[in-house]
Amino acid sequence: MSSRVFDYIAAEQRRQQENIELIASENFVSENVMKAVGSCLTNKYAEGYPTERTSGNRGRYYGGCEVVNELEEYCCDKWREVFSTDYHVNVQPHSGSSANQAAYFSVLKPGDTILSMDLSNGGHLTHGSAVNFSGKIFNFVFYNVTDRGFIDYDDLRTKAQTYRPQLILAGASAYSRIIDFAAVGGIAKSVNAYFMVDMAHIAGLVAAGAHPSPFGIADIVTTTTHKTLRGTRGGLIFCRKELANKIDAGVFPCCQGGPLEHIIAGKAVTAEEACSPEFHAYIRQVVKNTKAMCDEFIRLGYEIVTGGTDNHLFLIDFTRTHPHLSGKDVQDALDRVHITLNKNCVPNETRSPKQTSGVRIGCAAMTTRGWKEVDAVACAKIIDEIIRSL
Ligand code: DSN
Repeated sequence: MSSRVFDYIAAEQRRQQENIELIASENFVSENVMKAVGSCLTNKYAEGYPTERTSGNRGRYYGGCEVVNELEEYCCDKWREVFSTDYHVNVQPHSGSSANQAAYFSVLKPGDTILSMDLSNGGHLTHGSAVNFSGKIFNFVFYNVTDRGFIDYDDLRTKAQTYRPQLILAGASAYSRIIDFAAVGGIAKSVNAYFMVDMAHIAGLVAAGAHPSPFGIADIVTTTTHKTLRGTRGGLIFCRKELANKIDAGVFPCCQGGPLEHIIAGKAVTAEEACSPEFHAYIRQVVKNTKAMCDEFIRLGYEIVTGGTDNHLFLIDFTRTHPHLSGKDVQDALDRVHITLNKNCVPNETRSPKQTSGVRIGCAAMTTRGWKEVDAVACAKIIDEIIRSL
């Protein structure tokens, strides 16, 4: 049967094949992930949890769940293997946003205080933005970054002591440096706050040992599965075993209804792939490519937030070097030559989030396509040429 939708899919496939993809949160999944998420599991309702779970929230509200029960248990086991952890894991969150929402509701009440990193300094929408559910329901206070864009751990400690938050959140969507989970965890402990890590961007690096792990330090760890983990679009929540019942109830029935079992199948395939030596080698190449590209921009005279990168992304700040250019100007000019990235706020941003003074660049997707350092450097030179023509 024909459908207009397949024309759109073919057009998007062409766009993805013909563009250089530098959006730091995107990647290209395997055929097996595609097969799993396009499978008959999409037909199944399965509100609840497999009966064998360690948590108290047992049982499904529908019959016919014997296969999806096994699948979901298998998915949980594989994710524990990916991160070498014995934490409880909930694989049902539909997205990173849903995972964060459920995590907050599991251990907090509306109005409770959360200390996090502001969106404009590299945090995420769900880390307390006023236009997001998080900022509307909870009382967020924010720690600063230094003038060079590094997390200001002294400010974090001072704010923790001043505001006595119920939860401290570490994690970011536009931060290019190692996050010191041990330091933040220590501060959280000193003020008796829950410590939550949203590792969505760096989860692939954590899995491959290219970034320190939050497991064993954080009480709750959330992530998406589609960024550096290179899997299906979706979310996960890990937690210390004693929080398992709260977290499971926070996902279902508090924030979600039926889980997406086809997506859980895709997450299980993603986890199988993330355990492999090939994936670990891939992540090592992502980090090398990103550093090579970032170094080339520095050589060409660009200003990079924090002066470099330790992970899969970096931010170019045009404020001083190209004051006439906004991030949007650069994003639009690169779109015209099939290079895709996103405009991004920079620390102490003076423009609106729709314009911004910077762009964010990530190498996870192009490394999947086979990029080595030489390709990343060549691309930086092309982007520089285009920027110089504006
Ligand atoms: N909006 C995503 C990003 O691009 O970082 C995170 O959810």
